[in-house]
Amino acid sequence: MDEIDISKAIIEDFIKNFLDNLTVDVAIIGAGPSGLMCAYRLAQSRIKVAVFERQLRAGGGMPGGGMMFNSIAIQKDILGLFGELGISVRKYNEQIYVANSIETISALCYQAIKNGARIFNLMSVEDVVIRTDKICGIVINWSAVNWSKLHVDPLVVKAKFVVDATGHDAEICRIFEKKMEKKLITPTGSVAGEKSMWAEEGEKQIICNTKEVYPGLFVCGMAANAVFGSPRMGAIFGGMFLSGEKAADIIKEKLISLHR
Ligand code: 48F
Repeated sequence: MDEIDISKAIIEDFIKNFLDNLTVDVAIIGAGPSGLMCAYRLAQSRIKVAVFERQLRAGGGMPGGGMMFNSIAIQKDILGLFGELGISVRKYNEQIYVANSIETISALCYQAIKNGARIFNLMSVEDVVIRTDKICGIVINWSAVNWSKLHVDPLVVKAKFVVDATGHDAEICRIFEKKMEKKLITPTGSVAGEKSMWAEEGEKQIICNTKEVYPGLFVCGMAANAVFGSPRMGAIFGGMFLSGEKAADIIKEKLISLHR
């Protein structure tokens, strides 16, 4: 076995996939539970979707569970989805069920990839691509470049739709707002910032906050609550899954109307 063949196999396989994903239907920023759920549902509908994740591992805030107790709480109404993903759940009381956070994120990752989504880890999204009235892609670089503050110019991925699933910081919406001085489709026209913890309210509002906030740019997961100024909710995760699913549903509709 030649070491050069091992190296070439890795490089060629990666480059092929990377080139193939320079143009996608949907680019999702952030491989947390909401971004992965969105990717899974889109991929199930044969939509070309790629997820870009800054960290070494996918999962966002999920592997850490609540304060590093690696269990998560979920609500009864997403038991069907957990069944579909093959994740074991245990009943805690009438309202709350629990699952292992590692099992949950592993299942979601696996299903997203098996259905055709591509996940690029260790890549940071540092900007969006803009045309007169629409966002139409993302600007990417190796996370290591950003972390080491090297001056290296980025590359671009074109997408019909971009999803900000970056969690509490709503990083992409903030970058866009700051750089372009454009108004987002929110009550204030800007990113309101997340509010203090109120689990029930946060879980309710996240669904309605999941929407297009600028032509071509969607928010889901904690980024949606951050953009619209809704509360955080801690280690209960039902809303993250439902928000990712809703973002996928809206984008599917948009793609259908584009092709009409
Ligand atoms: O934070 P994260 O898990 O977001 P989420 O899907 O889920 C929130 C929950 O984990 C939890 C919660 C539950 O009630 O409140 O916090 O909304 O995942 C966001 C991912 O985005 C990545 C980040 O590393 C994380 O894995 N990310 C953030 N900014 C960028 C990014 C960026 N600019 N480029 C690439 N990835």
